[in-house]
Amino acid sequence: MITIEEQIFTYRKQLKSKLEPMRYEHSLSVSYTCMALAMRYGYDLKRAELAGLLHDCAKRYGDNELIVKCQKHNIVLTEGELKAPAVIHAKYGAWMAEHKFGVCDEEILSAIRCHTAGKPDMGTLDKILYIADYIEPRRNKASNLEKMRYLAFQDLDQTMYEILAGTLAYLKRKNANIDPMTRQAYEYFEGLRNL
Ligand code: DGI
Ligand code: FE
Ligand code: FE
Repeated sequence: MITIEEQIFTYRKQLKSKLEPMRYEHSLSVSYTCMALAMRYGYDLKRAELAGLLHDCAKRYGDNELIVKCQKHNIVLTEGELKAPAVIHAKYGAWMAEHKFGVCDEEILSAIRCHTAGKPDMGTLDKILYIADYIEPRRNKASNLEKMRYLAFQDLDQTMYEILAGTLAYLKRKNANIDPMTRQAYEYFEGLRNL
């Protein structure tokens, strides 16, 4: 049985040879950001690191390729996912993490699976990865990054709400198809604010 550290070093080498250089840098950056959030919220550092490292492992495939691969492996895609294929690399990435890399930690697989659309009632690692993907130090596009980087270390649920609100607004501005899961995730975290 190999240790989680050995897994991390092996996967790093594999990802470096398979991903585009900037995507690999992003993956490392997300893995370190996941660890920083795990320190703050008392989550296992190694599991957080592994989730961050692998989260975009399916990003090297194009939308059509991902759809074909999901069909081949009997991974059911929802109508919403087919209309918003940007989210599919998360579901297929979780499948790859399990079947190609050999990860069997269900919390890690879940975090990878929901890292793009989010979902209602996310667990701690789900939220850590979703937020780390958004705030990692190499990101520079979103206008609210500074605020989210601060808020991420204050309150995970509030940060989820703010990032999802911003993402929905961005997708509407772009006239992009929205996966209903993204909206359900938003409504869930909006509901928590009114408790
Ligand atoms: O893979 P990354 O680029 O690191 O980040 P990600 O997995 O969060 O994917 C980011 C893209 O996914 C971003 O441009 C927003 C988009 N996205 C998230 N939810 C939806 C969505 N795109 C569509 N079309 N519909 C969604 O519901
Ligand atoms: Fe992603
Ligand atoms: Fe990412």
